[in-house]
Amino acid sequence: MRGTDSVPYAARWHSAPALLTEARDRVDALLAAWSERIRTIVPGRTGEALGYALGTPGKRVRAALVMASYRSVGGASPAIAAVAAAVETVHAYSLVHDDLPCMDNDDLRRGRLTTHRAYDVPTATRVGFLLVPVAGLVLSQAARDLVLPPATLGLMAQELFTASGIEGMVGGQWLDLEAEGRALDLPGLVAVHRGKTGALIRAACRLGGMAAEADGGAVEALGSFGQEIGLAFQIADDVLDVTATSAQLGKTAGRDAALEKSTYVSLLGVDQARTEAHRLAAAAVAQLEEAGLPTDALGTLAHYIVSRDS
Ligand code: GRG
Repeated sequence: MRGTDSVPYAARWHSAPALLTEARDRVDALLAAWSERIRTIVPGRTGEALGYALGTPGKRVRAALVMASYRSVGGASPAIAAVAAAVETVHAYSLVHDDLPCMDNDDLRRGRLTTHRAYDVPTATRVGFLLVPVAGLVLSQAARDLVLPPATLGLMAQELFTASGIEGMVGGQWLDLEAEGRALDLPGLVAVHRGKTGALIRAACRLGGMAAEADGGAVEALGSFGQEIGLAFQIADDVLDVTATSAQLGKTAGRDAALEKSTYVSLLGVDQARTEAHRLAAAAVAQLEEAGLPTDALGTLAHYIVSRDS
């Protein structure tokens, strides 16, 4: 175990809002500092738009998962927030590109205009691409702050960018775009959801374990937890798309139906989709129990993920 905090984190945070608020405060501060630094290099409107994209107020669920996973295996350094910031940087890029006219073509994100609507499409496209290497820089600074060996940083970079790439987020999004306007069966939909949303969430959990230099079994268990909860997250998102308002979501509600996307709701209906999300959350927590890992904070987040209203 590495770390400098004298009070164990696990004893301090018990509720989802507390876990999310702590993650948000720490990650937002780090991303604001990175944003300032990058804006001295990236001139004008693109630099400004990058600050806009990185500064939008997300729920920081992935960040909270990194931090809770890290603590669940004994990690105790506050510097873990920098690993969480790296994951949130990848997530921020994916949202900017997801909203572009060539993808989901949306106007609203996190309660504000999407980056291409606040600026323009070429600027938002550049911002998304610029954020990918920034995520690598944030991660490598995190490894230095955590005093991790270079080999661990190498494995963590592999984890983050494999999950972000063709075997994960990009691959899932690609399948998702190709499937617009035609009906997927359940296995097809699971592949989309596990890729576009689940892969980064699974990586967030594994990265927390890797940053604490946990043994392979614990990292695997965190990955299994992340895999189940990652799918559950997207099912909850499918449900919210039909049950919540745009004001609640901070993004346009009803977008899946407008784009004729297959979702858990279109395949199973709202009630069965909700039931499946809760089943997966319980299965996720069971993975931790089986491995003898604590379930307090991660269990709290799992419950939040499937019962949230935004
Ligand atoms: C080149 C094909 C290709 C893809 C590029 C754009 C992209 C990669 C992937 C899109 C991935 C994506 C945006 C998936 C949806 C994930 C999701 C449910 C996002 C919403 O997450 P929340 O609710 O958002 O955590 P906040 O705003 O709270 O952070």
